Amino acid sequence: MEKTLPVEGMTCASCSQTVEKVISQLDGVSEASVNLATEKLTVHYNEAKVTLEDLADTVKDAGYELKLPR
Ligand code: 9UX
Repeated sequence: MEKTLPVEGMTCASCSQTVEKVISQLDGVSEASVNLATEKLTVHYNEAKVTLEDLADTVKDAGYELKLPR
C-alpha cells in the first residue's frame, strides 16, 4: 500500500529528515519520503504490519502531526 498524507509542523529540511527517519524505521514500512515544499509524506507500507494510526503516533512522538483521512 502506498499513501501520500499531509504532515504539519515541519519548517526545515532537518524536520523532514527526522520524519523520514522515524517512519522508515517502523517494521512494515519499506519506503518513506517527505516533500518539505508540499508538506507531504509518501509512505510504502504493509497494512498487515503497520496501520496509519501507528504512523500518526510515530510522527506525533517526533513532534509533528500526520493528518489522516477521515
Ligand atoms: Mo530545527 Mo526543523 O529545530 O524544526 S529541525 S526547524
